[in-house]
Formats: sequence, structure tokens, C-alpha cells
Amino acid sequence: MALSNSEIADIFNRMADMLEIKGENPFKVRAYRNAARTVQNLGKSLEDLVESGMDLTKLPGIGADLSEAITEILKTGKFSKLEALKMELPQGLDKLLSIEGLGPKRIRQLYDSFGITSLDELAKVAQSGEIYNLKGFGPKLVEKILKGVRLAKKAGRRFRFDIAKPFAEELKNYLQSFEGAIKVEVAGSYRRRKETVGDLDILVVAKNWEAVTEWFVKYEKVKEVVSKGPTRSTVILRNDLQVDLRSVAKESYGSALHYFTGSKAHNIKIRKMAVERGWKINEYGIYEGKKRLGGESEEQLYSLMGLDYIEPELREERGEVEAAMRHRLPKLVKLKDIKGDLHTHSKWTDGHASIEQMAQAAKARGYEYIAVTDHSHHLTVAKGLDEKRLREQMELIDRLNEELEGITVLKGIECDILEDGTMDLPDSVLKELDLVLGAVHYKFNLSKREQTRRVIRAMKNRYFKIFAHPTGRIIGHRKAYELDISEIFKAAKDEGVYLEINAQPERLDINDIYAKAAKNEEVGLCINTDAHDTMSLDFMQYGVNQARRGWIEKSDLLNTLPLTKLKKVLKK
Ligand code: DGT
Ligand code: CA
Ligand code: CA
Repeated sequence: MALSNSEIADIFNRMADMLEIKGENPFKVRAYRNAARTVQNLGKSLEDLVESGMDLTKLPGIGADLSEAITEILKTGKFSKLEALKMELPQGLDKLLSIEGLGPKRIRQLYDSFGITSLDELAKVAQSGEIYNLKGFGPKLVEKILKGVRLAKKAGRRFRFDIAKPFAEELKNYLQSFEGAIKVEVAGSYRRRKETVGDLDILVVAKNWEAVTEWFVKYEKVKEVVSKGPTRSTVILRNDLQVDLRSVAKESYGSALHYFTGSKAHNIKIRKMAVERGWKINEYGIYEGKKRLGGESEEQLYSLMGLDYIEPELREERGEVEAAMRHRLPKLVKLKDIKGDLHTHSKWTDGHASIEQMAQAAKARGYEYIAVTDHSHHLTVAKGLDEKRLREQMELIDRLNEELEGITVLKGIECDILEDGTMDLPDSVLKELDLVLGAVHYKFNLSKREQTRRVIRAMKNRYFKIFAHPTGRIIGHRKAYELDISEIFKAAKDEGVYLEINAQPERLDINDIYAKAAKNEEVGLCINTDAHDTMSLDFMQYGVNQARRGWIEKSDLLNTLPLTKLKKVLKK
């Protein structure tokens, strides 16, 4: 029943939320949050550490109680204290936590005054206006809450890619470990690397269909078996993720993989093309009348259709079939093309690692450079840097670069774009940095015209180089602010500003569609992790996924340049 580190971290975070809703001691709350972070960023599985007999209290933020808690969770899959707390508090309160603008304290207020425990009850009180009787609930907050309820209801049924990933990979390994399994692949939106997946679609080729089905439903993380048949079974995992398993014959593997990878629109397009030739394509193979033409592999399928091989990330019926016909498909960027990370944070503001630790972690990932881009002082919640502290940091980085080998730290800032479009720090200091990122962190609610004008004014600052997380959306949580994106593209091109593909799995901002559009408008892009700790540098993979979905090639990106070339570009 062993849980992964992120599942354990989840349990601790939920515990902290519930304690906060209950109004418990803030120190206790913080202890759980710190423990969650330690667990999340461990880099080694807790299960292995416990098995090897390690004393967990040696880990930062883990005392005797938490060490015991971890042992209990690993053994039973549950945390009795959280279970007890859940019994004590009304059900459903924790769901409200996903609403932007609602923290534990406000949820407590809503519960005390109206007994609200669900999204529907919350929407009702907000719509009736009763909610305004509560202290601190003004029209802006209420509007935000209502928007949040709509988003939460929609998002509740989909899983973020990074959350589905450990489940998908572990289940794939588990199926591969089955004796008679010949091939196993996770298809569907997961294989297309969409930012969220509705469910997992797994294909297997096995010697014995019945035995592999039995093996599948016996998987330890299965909560419920919805259906079980000879070629198709469906289960629900304990995190409520649905998995469809399909057994296919070896000779149909390619057609089945193509069919179940989708997207549906891409499939329909390909099938129509086949029909025009008098052929038929389905999940079993490609046929001309009764005659079988193929179906063993996807490569063969595309080649029979006279198409270049189309990578799964492109299969969204956005012109990929036409491009494949004309041998015009992009050569998609790969993780190993990335030479460095240009948006990261350190302990100087709201990060959790020192600059040196971040640099070493970047080096360990094979990078040539990393830019430290802490927040500017307007962002007080993140202890943003004023000019004086920024200059201190710059000096430290200069000294660090003399000592470090094999990695260069670039001096940067994630500078707030103020409401009027000016930058939060004066040009006199911006000009001494290697790299200036601009970002919107407040006043999300300006009109489209005002917001666009604000950002473009900032872009015209001669030191502004990268527009960070350009649309501000948080998947399933916060919508993008209003922005005239084509105006932004135009300005970015004119001013030589690069748009970021922020690789945080809940941001992925700009998204695939905008990335493709930006490329068409000849706007430069870069993929950054916005890491606040060393482990998060690995988010790069999610950014690369999104870029690939946006048809992005190595040459479209700033941070695929080697250091010497990058420096020249940054000096311009
Ligand atoms: P999801 O799960 O909502 O994130 O998206 P998908 O793309 O994984 O969709 P899903 O799980 O409903 O089905 C998996 C694949 O099966 C889908 O990408 C294409 C194929 N498929 C499903 N239904 C149809 C259909 O009615 N026609 C065709 N041509 N393909 C279908
Ligand atoms: Ca699916
Ligand atoms: Ca499915």
C-alpha cells in the first residue's frame, strides 16, 4: 500500500488546510506545510528510505511525530489524525479550498455564518447577495468566488498532467511486469501530453487477454472495478482517476494505438482521407475491401497514407495532416535541447534554496546557465528585492561565478509591471542585470484595453527581455486576465521581447495554441520553470511538452542557445 512522496505531501497539505479551517495553532499548521515541502522535494522515495532504516527525524522539518506519521501512512495508506479531523469537520469543506480567493479562514467564516459545505451552497449564498453580510466580502471577491465555482466544477472532472503522470507511469510499469505482456502504452490525451487528462487509456498486447485483465484489476491502487471484459476493462484509481484498458492483437497494435491516441478530430480526418482512396481505417487495421493493408505500427499507417510520421503532441487537427503531406512538419524541440533555465527563485525572496544550490542543481541537469530572477519589492508577500538588496545579490553572484565551474549564474529579476505599465525598479539598476523578466502580479481585473496597454508600455522599457507567464492563468483555478494577445505578439516582435512558456504544471503559460500563434508571428519564446526549489527545475519537461504541442522547434527558443550566443542576444 506504499504511497508516493507527492501523495504523502498531499496528505500533509490537506492536514494543514483542515487545521487552519478549524482555527488551530498556526505553528502546527506551518509544521505540516514544511513537512509537505520536505517530502515533495526529497528526490528519493520515502518508502525506500524507511525500508533502508533511515531515521526520518534527520530530514528538515520532520520531528518524531511527523516521522511516526510517515511510517503510519506508508504502512496503512492513511493518516489517522487527518481521518479523525475529517470526521470532526463537515464533509466537503476541503473542496472549497480550490476556489481562488477562499482560504481556510474565509471558508471557516462561510461555514459559521451560513453552514456552507459545498460549491452549490456557496454559489447560492453568493448569488443571493447574502454573502455581503460577511466582513471582508465585497463585490470583487464575490465575483471571483463565483468564477472560481464555475471553474472548479468544470476542472473537477479532469486531472492535471503532472498529477496523472506518476499514476500512469507506475501502472504502465506494473502492466509491463506481467509475464505475458508484450506491449504496453498509455495512449489518449496523456500520450498527446495535454495539460489535463480526462482519463487514462492504456493499450496492451498480451499472450493471454484474460490473465492480463485479472492482473490489471488487481493493481494495488485500484479503488473500484467499473467493468471487466475480455478486451476492455475500466477501473477507478484511489485518486478518482479513471483508467480504460484495452487488449489488442499484435497485428492491430499500430491501428489501435493510433485510434486510442486520438485526438478524435485527428482520427476523423485520417479516416476520411482513407475513405477518399476507397480504403477503410479502424482500430483493427487498414483495409482495401477485404484485403488487409496493414496495422502493425503507426509508422506504417502514416506511410501507407502518404504522410510523414506525426508526433502525438501534434495530433489535434490543427494543420498537422496537411503539413505531413507536404513534408512540412516541425522538428519538435526536445528536453535535451534546453541549455539553461531563465526564470528561477532563491531564498532571497520566496524560494527555498540558496543561489549556489540552485546553480549546482542546474549543473546536475546538464545546463550551461541558470538565471536567478527573484521578485522585485512591489511583491511584498514574497519579500521582493529593493534596489539595495538586489545590488547585494548581484555582488554575491559575481563572486559565486568566480568559484563555480561548469555553470554560469546570470543576474536577473522578475520585475513587477506596475499598474501604469512602468517597471517596479529603476532603469539604473535594471541595466546592470543580465536579464530582466517582467510580470503581472496584481490588478488582474483591468479591462482588455488597459491591461494590454499596461503590458506594452512595460515591454517598451529597453531592458525588458522576457514576459513571464504572460496570461496569468492557473489551470482549474484562475482564468487568464484580459489581454489582446495579437497586440502583445506584435509588440513583443517589435521590441525584441521573448514570451515565456512557464513550465509550472499548473501554469503552462503561454499555452500550446498561443505558442503556435506566436511562432507564426515570428515572436521569440523561451521555456522556464519558475522554480522555487531545486527539484522544481525538473518542471522543464512539462514546458517542453506544451511547446511541442505548440509546434515549437529548437530554433524558436532563446534558452536553447549556448551561453556565448545567449549573452550576445541579451546584450542587444
Ligand atoms: P480525455 O480523456 O478527455 O483527456 O481525452 P482523450 O483524447 O484521451 O479521449 P478519450 O479518453 O475519450 O478517448 C481516447 C481516444 O479514443 C481519443 O483520443 C480518440 C479515440 N476515440 C474516442 N471516441 C472516439 C470516437 O467516437 N471516434 C473516434 N474516431 N475516435 C474516438
Ligand atoms: Ca483519455
Ligand atoms: Ca477513455
